Amino acid sequence: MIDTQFPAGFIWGAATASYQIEGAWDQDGKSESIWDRFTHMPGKIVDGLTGDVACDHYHRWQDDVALMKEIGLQAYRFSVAWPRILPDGRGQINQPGIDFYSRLVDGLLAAGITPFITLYHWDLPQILQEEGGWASRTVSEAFAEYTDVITRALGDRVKHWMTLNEPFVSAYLGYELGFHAPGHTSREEHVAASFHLLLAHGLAVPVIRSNSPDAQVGIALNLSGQVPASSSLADRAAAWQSDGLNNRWYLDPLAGRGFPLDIIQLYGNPLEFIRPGDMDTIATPIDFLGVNYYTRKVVRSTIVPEAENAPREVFINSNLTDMDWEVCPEGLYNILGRLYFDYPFQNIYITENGAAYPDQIIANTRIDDPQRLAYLKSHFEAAHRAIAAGVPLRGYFVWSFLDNFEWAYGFTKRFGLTYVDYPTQRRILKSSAEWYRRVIAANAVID
Ligand code: IFM
Repeated sequence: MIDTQFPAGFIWGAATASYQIEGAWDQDGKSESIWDRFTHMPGKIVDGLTGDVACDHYHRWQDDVALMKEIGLQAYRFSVAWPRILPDGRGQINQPGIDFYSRLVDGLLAAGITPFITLYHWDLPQILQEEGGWASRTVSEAFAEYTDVITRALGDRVKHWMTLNEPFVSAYLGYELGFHAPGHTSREEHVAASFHLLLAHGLAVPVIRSNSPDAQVGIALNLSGQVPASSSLADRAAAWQSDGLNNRWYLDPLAGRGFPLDIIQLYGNPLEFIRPGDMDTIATPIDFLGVNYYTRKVVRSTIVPEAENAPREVFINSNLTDMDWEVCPEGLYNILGRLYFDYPFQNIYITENGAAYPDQIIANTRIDDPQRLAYLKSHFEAAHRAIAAGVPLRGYFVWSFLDNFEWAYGFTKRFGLTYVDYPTQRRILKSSAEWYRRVIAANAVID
């Protein structure tokens, strides 16, 4: 039998994000976010739905904390909605917004669950979009102000903070592809946004530290291996470029190496928005790196014609989730190993990992989700192997605690350990959650 005991003190948790679960989109002084604006535009979300109500967690958080306790979660990663705290993006504080998160933190602590807070998981106050959103430097400065307000309020009790979730997705899908809010389609805005997000992160780190003594501060990046489809030079070059766009563009500046030169050249952008000292600000040392991992990407050159390229050697396997993402636990092992060998991060958390499947209620009482269980099991095992190889992995957050609003896919994709019946808001723990409870209790991967 393989020993899959995790180190003592390893933290098992689950994650969510404000817009995906809270609802109450216009209540208690909250202002409109870019996602409120985007989802209210016709044709942007596949099922035409919005996050106006979502999982109604804003009103049901006490029951949700009780469910977390039932699963045995040791930690809960959630995000704060900036427009609840500073409806104008800066300036006037909205006390009811702070009170909501303060009560949630107290409820979690009373339940013995450690809160891990993400400050920005994509719901920018719409009013800041009017001044250019993340393409504008003023928004990075406003983020530092928002960070100050919320960490002053919660920093006495919350000791684990992430500045941003997946800045790549915010910048690329939001400003270049237009799939996410604010729905823009400009390469130039994308590149500027990526920089201002990183700058916002760097400006926020010391603010968190000064308001939350002994806090651990990090950032959550979506990272995945970019694997060449063959060993041809063209495929290897294409994979390296894809790695630069997705991974190195964020990892390298955070590690103090500046933006990767090959990608600067590819963008052909003079990066004139960078001011002296900014890259040092971005490289302010952090306490941990958060890794959001779901799948790998197999990359084929688009430059060399197919007939002239070497035959494909790497194929995606046919085991796909409901997102059509290949199930590839080896990719998690590989990315963790690479971070360990190539980068200086002393502590790593998996801040998101999980899978969407089309769950069905059985006899109106239970949900059997063996595919999700198998997905999680194989990835926990990969994480265990990475730890055995020396990777300083400290904890694991399953995405997600609840089924929720999956951005442009609306409510059509279910990632939760907990099933949500949206019309009634009834919650049902899936069989994967029951299994996860036993994993947490054993601190080991079990059958
Ligand atoms: O639901 C998202 C989450 O908000 C960010 N990371 C990926 C998840 C699944 O797509």
